[in-house]
Amino acid sequence: KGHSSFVCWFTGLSGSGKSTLASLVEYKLHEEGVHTFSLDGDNVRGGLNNNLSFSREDRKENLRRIAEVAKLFVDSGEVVIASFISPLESDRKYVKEIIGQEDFLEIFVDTPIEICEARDVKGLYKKARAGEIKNFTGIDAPYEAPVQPDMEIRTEEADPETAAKNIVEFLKTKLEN
Ligand code: GGZ
Repeated sequence: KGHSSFVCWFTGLSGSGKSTLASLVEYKLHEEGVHTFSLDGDNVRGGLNNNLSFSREDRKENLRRIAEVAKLFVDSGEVVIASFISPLESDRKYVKEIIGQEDFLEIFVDTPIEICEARDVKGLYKKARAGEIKNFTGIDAPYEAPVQPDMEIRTEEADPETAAKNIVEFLKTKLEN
């Protein structure tokens, strides 16, 4: 197997724009004739991982199972797009080991917490500040920014369309190898 299949892993805070970018990237890859499979909280935490909380241990187990599923899809030849907060460097390292570093591309969706909180699309930051949600990433649970991501998207500086275009250009260099 060359690099015709791999995992494109988005990490970033809740509300950072991971899902928006993932959708745009997926759409653009489809236009290029590249088949993809997407994993995110909506299709994983509601089913396979519906017994897991947001404790440190459960997040690790969440990410471990996701990595194993992603690996299965990579083995079947898919480009996998995964969007999870994945807040800890150690857990992302573990994910990378499971998937295999050759097949793992980490994209840091770098949006400052102030902006995520100001947007608060789902009202979760407000609830976290009020103590209604515990262990909320960025409020009372840590987010460790990746030290050496394969790509970093500063969402304040680039509009989603441009950012997605840059990501796809980058992914295509991996597809061609
Ligand atoms: C963080 C939480 C929490 C807590 C519920 N902390 O913006 P969203 O709503 O749609 O995305 C967030 C999602 C994060 O799930 P992940 O599986 O990506 O997290 S991790 O990688 O850390 O396992 C948010 C919602 O779940 N959510 N409670 N306490 N986000």
